[in-house]
Amino acid sequence: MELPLVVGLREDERMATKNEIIGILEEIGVILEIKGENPFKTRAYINAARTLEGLEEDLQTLVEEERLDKVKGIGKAIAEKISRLVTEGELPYYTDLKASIPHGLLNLLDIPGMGPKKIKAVYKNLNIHSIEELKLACEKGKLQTLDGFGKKTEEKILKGIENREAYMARHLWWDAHEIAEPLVTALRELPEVEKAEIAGSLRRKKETVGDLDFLASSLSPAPIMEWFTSRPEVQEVTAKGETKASVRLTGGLQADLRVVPPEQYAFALHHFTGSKEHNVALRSRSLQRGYSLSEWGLKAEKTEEIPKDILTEKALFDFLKLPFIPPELREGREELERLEGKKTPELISNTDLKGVFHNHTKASDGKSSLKEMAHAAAQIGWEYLGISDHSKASFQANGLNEKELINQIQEIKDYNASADREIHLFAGIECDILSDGSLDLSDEVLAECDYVIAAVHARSGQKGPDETSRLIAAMENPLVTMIAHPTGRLLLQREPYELDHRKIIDAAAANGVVIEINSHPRRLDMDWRWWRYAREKGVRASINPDAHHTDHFAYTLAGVNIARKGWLQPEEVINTMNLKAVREFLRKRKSDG
Ligand code: DGT
Ligand code: CA
Ligand code: CA
Repeated sequence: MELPLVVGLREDERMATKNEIIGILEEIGVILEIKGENPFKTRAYINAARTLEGLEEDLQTLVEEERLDKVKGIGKAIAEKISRLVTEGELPYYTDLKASIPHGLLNLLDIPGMGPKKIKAVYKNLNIHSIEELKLACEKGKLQTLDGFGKKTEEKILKGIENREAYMARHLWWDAHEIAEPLVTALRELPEVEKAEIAGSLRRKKETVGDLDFLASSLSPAPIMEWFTSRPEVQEVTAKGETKASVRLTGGLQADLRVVPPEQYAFALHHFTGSKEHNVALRSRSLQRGYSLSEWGLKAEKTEEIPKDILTEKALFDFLKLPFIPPELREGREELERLEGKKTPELISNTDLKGVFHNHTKASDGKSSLKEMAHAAAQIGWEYLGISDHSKASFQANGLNEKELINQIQEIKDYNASADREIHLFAGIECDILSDGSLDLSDEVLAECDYVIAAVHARSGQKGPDETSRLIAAMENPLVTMIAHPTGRLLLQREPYELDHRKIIDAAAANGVVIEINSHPRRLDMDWRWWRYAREKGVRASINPDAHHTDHFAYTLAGVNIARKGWLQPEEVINTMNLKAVREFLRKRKSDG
């Protein structure tokens, strides 16, 4: 399924309008249900929304030609409302309806387990209008007294509220990066600034960040503080001192800036890059050597001597007899011990990639055609591109059946043989793993592909085998090249499936299956914390953008960040291989099983 686009990537404008209308119809349905209206009326709006989602014809055209009420699933009254939204962009019926229920009530829909019926029940019986009130009621055990709510439901709702609070406090790395990058660039251009850097979790490339930490070196901080606190994107200045300021930016992200004199810069940069756990470890190493380390500098415990000439982080690590430790590895997971006496590891970088495997086209739920994808990938300089549309079980994503896949494979062969070919295309499929662990398409058809990505898209439910067994069953099929986004998590949105990562990694090692690093900024799955074990077992990664549009190839950057956090080196990532080597790799996997 395609995920909502992240900040900065444009959707087609008319699509957005249609999506907005779908959202409004759904909302009307929900409000009517909360108000206890006739269920048929409620259903009609929900059905109309579903119909619009699956509409093949252009909505604008249907409205202009007054044919909307002829579409099955859309009645006359609703067709009129949709037309009004298309032509005028507003609908008084909807505005009035929305005003007829307490503001904030619809926010309750964001809590897992809270549908229209339950919202109606808490509103009518407990007069609950907001998430805050709902939380309080759960804590006091009031919900379990209502009909249709048990103790379990109450616990689940409370957990959902707590998760949401935690989610809102953090931001995707990608979104934060897009905001921070232009700010640090502008900061560096100020005449008073000698050096400037983004520190904190953003520099460590954590999958989510709490706030932004900027650091600058300068001898005249005042104009820098002034500049920072008066940016147009600053909503509120929460603190402003001579060398420190904190602001809240549009979108809710907080940002701190510190300005330090040049001789402190390396220490401050290291300190504010963190992590806290890494800092604690480095400080203790420093103490063992007789020096106390802080954000201000190094000082000899006994002699009060201050070591000179530490102007870079590298010099600081040198002084402590360590190789330079890249920020991505500074997570307090024994990086000092692991790098003692060694060189800085050569972590993978985005320019090492020679192609990517997990990509969709218009044949399933992608927004770009096969040729557009091929052209964009060639422009990046890649040598190959794998096409892997969804399989038929993902009907909501318009997945391919056997025949459609065979046709696409032929289309790819024709492309590769054609004179205007710009890149080598590999024919693949993102094949659903069904609830019993079997694959959605027959082995006979899968064998026609150059590679197969096996993916879980729906939980197995109570009856089937657990998620771990399903994935392992799929990996035991010799036609499976790699597994996609193993936990199905959506950062800050949906918790991961409960997986036994160790078993999954062991099975990948035993079967020679590659594990994807899904680079969609909301997935970043498999998680970087598991790559240490996977590397020990010799499991290789494929960094895949999960692109549904040519713009999404850019996501590989986020995937590379995660690979770096997992200590991965280029040779451990299959898509750093050149065309010849990777073709051989895929062929061998297919024939050896
Ligand atoms: P975040 O913002 O929650 O995503 O994570 P960070 O790591 O950016 O944390 P933040 O913004 O609170 O602080 C930035 C860095 O400053 C942090 O990574 C390490 C350093 N730091 C902050 N507070 C402490 C502390 O109490 N002890 C030590 N050793 N370092 C700290
Ligand atoms: Ca931070
Ligand atoms: Ca901070």
